[in-house]
Amino acid sequence: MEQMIDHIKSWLEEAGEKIKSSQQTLTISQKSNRTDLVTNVDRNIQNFLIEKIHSYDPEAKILAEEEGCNKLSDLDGRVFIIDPIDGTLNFVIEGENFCIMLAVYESGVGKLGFIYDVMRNELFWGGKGIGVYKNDKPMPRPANKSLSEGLLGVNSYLFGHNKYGIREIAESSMGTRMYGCAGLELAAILKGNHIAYISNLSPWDYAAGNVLLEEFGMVTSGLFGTPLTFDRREYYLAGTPCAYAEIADLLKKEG
Ligand code: 2AM
Ligand code: CA
Ligand code: CA
Ligand code: CA
Repeated sequence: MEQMIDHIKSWLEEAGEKIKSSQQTLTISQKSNRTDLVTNVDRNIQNFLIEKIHSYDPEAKILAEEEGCNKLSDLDGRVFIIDPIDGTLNFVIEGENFCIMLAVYESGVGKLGFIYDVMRNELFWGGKGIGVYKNDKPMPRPANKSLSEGLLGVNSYLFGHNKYGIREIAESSMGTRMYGCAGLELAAILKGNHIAYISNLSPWDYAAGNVLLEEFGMVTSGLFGTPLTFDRREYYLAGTPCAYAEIADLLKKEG
């Protein structure tokens, strides 16, 4: 395991360098709509990581956001799950507040997770039974704060359309935050900065964060307590045990 962790860290470092040196030469295209973007850098980083994984473990399966690898029939065996750039819109417009995410699952069980905030040089990583780290330092387990004691991360569409009564839930918190980057929202829970995150996510958006959150005793699931499927985009809830239970109670079923 230790050897694999070292390999993954070196791939991520190299990928981060590639991103930093390619921000001047972006080719941007639309996917499903004008705010759903992909760039040449997303594709290049995905291809770079896939090549590294294949030469390290030719047997491993790969699930990754951009074209070519975004479907798997099952999670049997070792599966690497990649989001080459999480927060592409932030990457294009802000040049920051994005991350690279990579997770390792063994037959559906999350083993390792990596969330790399490239521009801040912060790598959140760890895994089942090994703890959670920010760069070289072990992170303390976040306190089990309630909804009224902390900040709530939300997806802007869900909040804007008041889906599932999310605005009333937000009003019970200390305040609402929308980072536009699922990885950094989940890292905010790991740091104890946010108490929960409500969103609509694909497997590569939550795979890495989930491993780290679970290691810290945080709770994650589909919006109404269903297990995450890892095979489609779905509503998502993660939080401290206390905030998770309160939010689950307050969510309105009818959307
Ligand atoms: P992405 O940048 O990798 O696509 C904010 O929109 C967050 O939701 C980002 O982490 C974004 O990841 C994710 N997201 C997932 N599916 C999305 C979609 N269809 N359109 C926009 N954002 C999406
Ligand atoms: Ca995307
Ligand atoms: Ca993403
Ligand atoms: Ca992405």
